[in-house]
Amino acid sequence: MTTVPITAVAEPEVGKARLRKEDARLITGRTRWTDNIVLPGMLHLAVKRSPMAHAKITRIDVAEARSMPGVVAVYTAADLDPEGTISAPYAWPITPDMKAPRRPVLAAGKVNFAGEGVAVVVARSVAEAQDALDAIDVDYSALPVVLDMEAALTDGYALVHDELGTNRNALWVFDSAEAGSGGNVDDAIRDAEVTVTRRFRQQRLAPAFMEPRSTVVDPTGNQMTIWAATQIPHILKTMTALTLGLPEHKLRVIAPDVGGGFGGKIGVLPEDLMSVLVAQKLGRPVKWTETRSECMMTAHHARDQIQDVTIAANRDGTVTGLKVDLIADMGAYCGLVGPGVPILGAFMFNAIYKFTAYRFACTNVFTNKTLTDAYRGAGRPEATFAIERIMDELAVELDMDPMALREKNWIKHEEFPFTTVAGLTYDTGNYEAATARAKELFDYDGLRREQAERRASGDPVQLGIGISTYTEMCGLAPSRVLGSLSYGAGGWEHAAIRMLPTGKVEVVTGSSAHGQGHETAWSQIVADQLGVPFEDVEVLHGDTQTSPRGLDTYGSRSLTVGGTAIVKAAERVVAKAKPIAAHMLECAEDDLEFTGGRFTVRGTDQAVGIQDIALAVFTAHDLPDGIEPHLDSEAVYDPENFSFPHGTHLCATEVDTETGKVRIRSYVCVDDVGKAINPLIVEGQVHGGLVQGIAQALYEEAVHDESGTLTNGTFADYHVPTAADMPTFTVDRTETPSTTNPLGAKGVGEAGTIASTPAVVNAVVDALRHMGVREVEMPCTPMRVWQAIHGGTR
Ligand code: MCN
Repeated sequence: MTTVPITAVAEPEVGKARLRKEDARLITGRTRWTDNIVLPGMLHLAVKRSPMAHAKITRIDVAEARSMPGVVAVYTAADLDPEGTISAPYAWPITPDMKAPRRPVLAAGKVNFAGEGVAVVVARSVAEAQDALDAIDVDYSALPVVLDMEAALTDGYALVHDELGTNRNALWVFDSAEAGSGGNVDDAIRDAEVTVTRRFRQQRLAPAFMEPRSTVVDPTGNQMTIWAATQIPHILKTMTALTLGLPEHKLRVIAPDVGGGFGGKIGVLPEDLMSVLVAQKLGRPVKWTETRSECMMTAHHARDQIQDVTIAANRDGTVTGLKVDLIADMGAYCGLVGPGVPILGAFMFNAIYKFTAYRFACTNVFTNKTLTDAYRGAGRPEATFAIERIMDELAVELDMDPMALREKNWIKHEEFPFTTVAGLTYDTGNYEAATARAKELFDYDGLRREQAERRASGDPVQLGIGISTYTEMCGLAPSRVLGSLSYGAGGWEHAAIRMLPTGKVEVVTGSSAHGQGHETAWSQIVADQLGVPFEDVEVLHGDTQTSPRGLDTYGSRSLTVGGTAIVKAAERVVAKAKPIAAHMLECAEDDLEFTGGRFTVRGTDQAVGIQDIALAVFTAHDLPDGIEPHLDSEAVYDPENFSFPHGTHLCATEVDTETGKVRIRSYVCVDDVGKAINPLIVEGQVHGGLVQGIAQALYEEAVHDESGTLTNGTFADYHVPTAADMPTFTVDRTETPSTTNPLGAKGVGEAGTIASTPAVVNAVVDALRHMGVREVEMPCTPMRVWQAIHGGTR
């Protein structure tokens, strides 16, 4: 065997701000989205949807639709699910007695929200399928519409699901006294020198991803193939098999490039199941792609909580306890993780603070609205908002600077690891460093002086300063913890590395990127681990045939869990190559060291590159016994703990007190995501996250009218901000490595969204506080701001 040294990779790839390798195909249209897929003989589906939020279906007449041009079939629930037993799955029961209704593929006998499907047209073209929808005649008999979360919980109120006997989905409680992680909150409130109580509303949001949902099913051939615009191809495959009783080895799910999800594409949709059933019935490929209006009305919404919060403190500013009573609107059904979303927040209300008494109680309630589920941050933005808003209000009550109040109560960097009152152990953090850097970039003291001057001069445009010092738990995993919170959820991730004979590397990951840039970051990790050029690595994902195991992408988990699985698999590749290197170099394994992609005999210039070993094992006929002729390896990683990114966000708003218009003058954020694998991707994730968080603060709300109809289901009415609405962000980082994974990394995918909403609303309220304003409900539209100034507290 020859021993040809290869050129060592000089600079580490991890930490390089590389442009994303996937972007060229994404932004030049050289890729395939689900809706681009065209198969021979493919038929198109269109769904007839209910205009009523709560009604009995007294008659459906599909005869005329069946005779329309191009129509192949029209099905109702009776055709697709004659037994009436199929239910779109929900995976996360949060209590053993959680109430969950069946979520049918198509409504049978009764509709529970406006937009629910009642029939499906199958036609030769999309246009013919859409045209035939109008020919379906449905009679409804209206039922009382349940919209108000609090009213829905009162005795004798109309029920969304009669069979459940209640509108309450579940009650979930965490009490630090009972958990042994702290004291009794009622005692803390009774003994407090100061208490502040506030009610905050988390308005309902629509995830508004760019690519609408789409599903293609091909039942021909040996396996049934499902292409879906989904975040969860692996979960979708297993859930579809379980729900429809299909043999899983006969199913293949492919998530091609997916145009954003933000949590909105976690779900096994009735439309997914419907597409499978129709394809099976007709034995032909089918495609369902929703319109933007369908997407706004029926893709799950998010947030929609009422938060009653009381904070207790001593006069010197020491916070002693926090009590949270929450009501969360589930909408008409349970989403895949919907009931668990508020629970993720339960562990984050204490945020970066050290107080020692905490009680959280959450009541999930059904209403006749679109169901709610995860949306960027899922539970953690809501919790962060409440604690960061009430810290500001407490500062006012104590006449303290809000930053000084935070500094007094936060966990000091030398106190890590720190077990919080909610029972989590934060591994590392340095709130002092991130805050100091943010203050420096923001000119905190200078802006406070300008604020005082504007107030004194009665300037119609007032300046407000908003602070958000946040942390969050992400990297979902660990299975042990998730399993204790729910019944059935796991959190590991899988990776495989295949070193091809020519030394090129295929990385197979169970994560399923839909905009996060995994192909680039994973290549950087593998390039360093194996010492091969970045360009020699190809990342394969989103296809259950090439990547048979995985738990997909959400909860800012992919790097810390999936990325670590890759590190582990790479270590095994190197371990596998080592005895071969020793054989080739005719030395003992212990004499070898591996750096820069080469095994070198210590103290000599004898070396062999790992890429050469890959070719050598492929062609060799003299391998020692027990050596396999390849370097492939795989690994599964399930961490011991979450990761806890943190940071300080500072926002300055100018609020026109005459018109109510809010302008963000400057926005500074200093985030700590531990080791940044690719600082450019991190910055991009922060930017996107900030825009979504600011949008909740200022622009977005999904509004149902008194009949339960969504009133703003188009982008003309639902204000997704554009670049023109946004300020230039000043983004910086501190780097406190995590000790929960070998990369030292913490997740970043949701951080910007979690942190930014309270920073902005705190700034809006801060601008107007001297005018008597105590609260401005989100979104802080000009009308709401104007009303807060001129017409009371809202
Ligand atoms: N990263 C890094 N260094 C770190 C942390 C992360 O370089 N210390 C990189 C990772 O390599 C990865 C990206 O940042 O390329 C995000 O990593 P991570 O925080 O692990 O989050 P996930 O990849 O698991 O993505 C999920 C997260 C979530 S929960 C939502 S919601 C969200 C988000 O990502 N939805 C997105 N970002 C999105 N970005 C786009 N474009 N589209 C979405 O739908």
